[in-house]
Amino acid sequence: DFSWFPRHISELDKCNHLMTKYEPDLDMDHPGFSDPVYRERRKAIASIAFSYRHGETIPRVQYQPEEIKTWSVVFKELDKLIPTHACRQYRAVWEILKRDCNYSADAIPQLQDVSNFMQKNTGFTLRPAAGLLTSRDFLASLAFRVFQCTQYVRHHSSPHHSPEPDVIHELLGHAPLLADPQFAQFSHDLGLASLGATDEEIELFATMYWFTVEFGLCRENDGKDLRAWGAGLLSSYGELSHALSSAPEHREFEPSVTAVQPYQDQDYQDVYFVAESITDAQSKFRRWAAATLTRPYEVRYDPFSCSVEVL
Ligand code: H2B
Ligand code: FE
Repeated sequence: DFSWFPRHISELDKCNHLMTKYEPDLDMDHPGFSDPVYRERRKAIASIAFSYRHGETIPRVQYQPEEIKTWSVVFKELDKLIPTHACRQYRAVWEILKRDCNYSADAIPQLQDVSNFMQKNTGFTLRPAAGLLTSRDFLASLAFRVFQCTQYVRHHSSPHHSPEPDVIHELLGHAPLLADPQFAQFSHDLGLASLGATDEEIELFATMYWFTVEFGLCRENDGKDLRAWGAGLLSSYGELSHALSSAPEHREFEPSVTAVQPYQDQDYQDVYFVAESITDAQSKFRRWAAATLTRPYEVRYDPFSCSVEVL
């Protein structure tokens, strides 16, 4: 039913529906499928998300040595690539996170601390999510400047890749740019556009999200350099190098084309979309959404009451 959508930030408590895809209990290809200890640990951490209510402090997780080791491997590899592969905005926040927010190879940052940091910069906050949410629920939260964030760690047998979002993907891929005002605005616009959208429109927005927020590239230095701004790249050292190499195809970001490009989530992408800049992607998206959306009303976010007004 797409006529219902959350009007107040507290109604995000109802937007926690999981996609039944890539869970270690259900997917035989998941690296944790045959590891009952891992599956128990996943369940324990997911239960935090299921019982979380808006306004509460996000409970801290005492991460285990093996989980910290997995984080550490990814952190060190990415820290080497960021100066040459990440976009300017990411690089700037990365330094601040390391200096002021306990980002290091030695410990997995706690969601509440990262949420506080983001909130100071852009108003975005985190709330714990139990796993991969439906596109509708996930996008709706962005309309309230809330990012639904997983808290468990990927299986230790594959530090370089996770078939589903995990805390490493969220904190290394997404969190830095959510503290950037332009990127935050783009995410907020995507969220607002999704409210009350039809299922077909949600598919377009999910594809848009995939090729921008997850796998987007942009140009820097007067177009001479390609850089990554997508979180799927900035949390995967293997795909980050692949994306900027000459192996895949690089196409200009154009919302009407990007929104219908088929994609798969099992392997590195063969196509990436390149925007002039994050700001350029945001303004192109906004124009396209206004021209494409069929809903007979407009929505506006009121930050004082944390609610969406329907006009
Ligand atoms: N759920 C969670 N927990 N994290 C995500 O990054 C995510 C999601 N991405 N659900 C969504 C789907 C994205 O792939 C689009 C909007 O479908
Ligand atoms: Fe993601």
